[in-house]
Amino acid sequence: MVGLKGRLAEQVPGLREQGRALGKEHGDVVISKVTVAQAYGGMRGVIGLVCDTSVVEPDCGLIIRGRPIGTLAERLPEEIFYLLLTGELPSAEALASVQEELRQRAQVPSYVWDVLKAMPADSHPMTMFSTAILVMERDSVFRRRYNEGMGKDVYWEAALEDSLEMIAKLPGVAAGIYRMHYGKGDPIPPDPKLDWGANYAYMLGLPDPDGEFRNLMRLYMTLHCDHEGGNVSAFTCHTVASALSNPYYAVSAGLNGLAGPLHGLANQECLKFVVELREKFSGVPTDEDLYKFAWDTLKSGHVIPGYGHAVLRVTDPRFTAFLAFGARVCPNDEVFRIVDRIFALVPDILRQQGKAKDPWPNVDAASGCLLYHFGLTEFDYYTVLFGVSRAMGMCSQLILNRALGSPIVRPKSVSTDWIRGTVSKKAEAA
Ligand code: AMX
Repeated sequence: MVGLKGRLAEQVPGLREQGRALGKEHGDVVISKVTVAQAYGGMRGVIGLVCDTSVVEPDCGLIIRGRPIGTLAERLPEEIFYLLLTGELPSAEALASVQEELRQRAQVPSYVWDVLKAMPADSHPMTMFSTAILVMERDSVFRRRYNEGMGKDVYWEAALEDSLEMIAKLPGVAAGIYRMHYGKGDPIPPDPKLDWGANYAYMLGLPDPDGEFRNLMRLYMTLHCDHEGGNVSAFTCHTVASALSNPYYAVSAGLNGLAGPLHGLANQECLKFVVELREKFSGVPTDEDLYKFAWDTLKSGHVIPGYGHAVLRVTDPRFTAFLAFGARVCPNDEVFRIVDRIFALVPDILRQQGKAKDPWPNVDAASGCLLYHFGLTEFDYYTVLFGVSRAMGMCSQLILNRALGSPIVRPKSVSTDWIRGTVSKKAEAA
């Protein structure tokens, strides 16, 4: 079977059997322990989730189904969606089939525009984006079929149906929000001749004489698609969907997490830093000025945005892919040149300072400058772009979890008194 659904239908029985057998034969094997510090510290490092779509390795970065993201930078986002779900890159025929599925479902319902127009003009673009997804929940196949008594073994099929509908429409919804919110005119309908990422660029309506903005959007959508299962948006989506709330509810919830400054908003902070540098030095600063500015930033207790990572200990390969794109397309752009010079100097400075465990750039250090180069200068909007891409990862994880029959998420919480009591009992016993 060539189509995505057909390929998944072939794989699902084996996946289920594998999960069931591991649980049955090795269910008692301890894979993690939890300390008091972790209970108070965001459960950092606690292993308690299974996510097969991707992993993040300290020395290599994002790996999608065994393939380092750097090796996938030339791939279309639709190929990545297929890969996330099935573990395989699609054949030309399978890719055409996914693209056709998305094309047929791309029309945004008119009620979405009615709702967005009725929102206060100063609503944040992420609020508009999440709301648009939530109102489309009225069309959920998962909800309808669940109410009709759908069997557990086909939950994944209904989740796939909703996910395809949603992912197909997200570029149109997101581009319409951009045009509406920043007074750029009416939403532009999709061009059926274009692929998913290129269509997003087209519907934003920014000038693109040589097609490089389309290439950037394809790259952006590919690089931000997934980041294993424990990050705020993925984990939120997983938790909400585990209650059998349908994909619209779950992805909208995940995006509300992505909207936070500690998660998806970091990219706009990075670009702000670079643009401020350009203003202060009326262009590209000399290395000497930049060196001093970076040290002044650190000495005043601030971080260098775009550098450091909770997991990575090398240059983020997604940063490398964006930097290569910029070097090819806009090497003389001032903002890009500043990003390039920061990369040349800041890792050494952070090493000298000796605090950051990872002195290398993360993905956010370079993505904004490229958007800025193409005239997408509205920082508030950047997290929406991130969200369109990340919806592919959230949906893939959700579909696989329904296929595996994952139960409702319900970790145990304890009170501070319980922790106090446990700590003193251990101290007495020692
Ligand atoms: N500049 C200056 N100091 C930094 C730093 C940076 N870029 N990155 C880390 N440090 C400091 C920390 O503030 C911390 O200082 P403290 O001991 O005084 O509190 C110390 O180094 C140790 O931190 P860490 O263990 O290396 O990092 P972390 O896992 O706690 O945090 C991160 C990771 C990304 C939040 C942090 O590196 C940071 O704040 N970077 C700058 C902001 C940024 O780029 N955010 C985007 C992250 C990418 C993403 O997930 N979207």
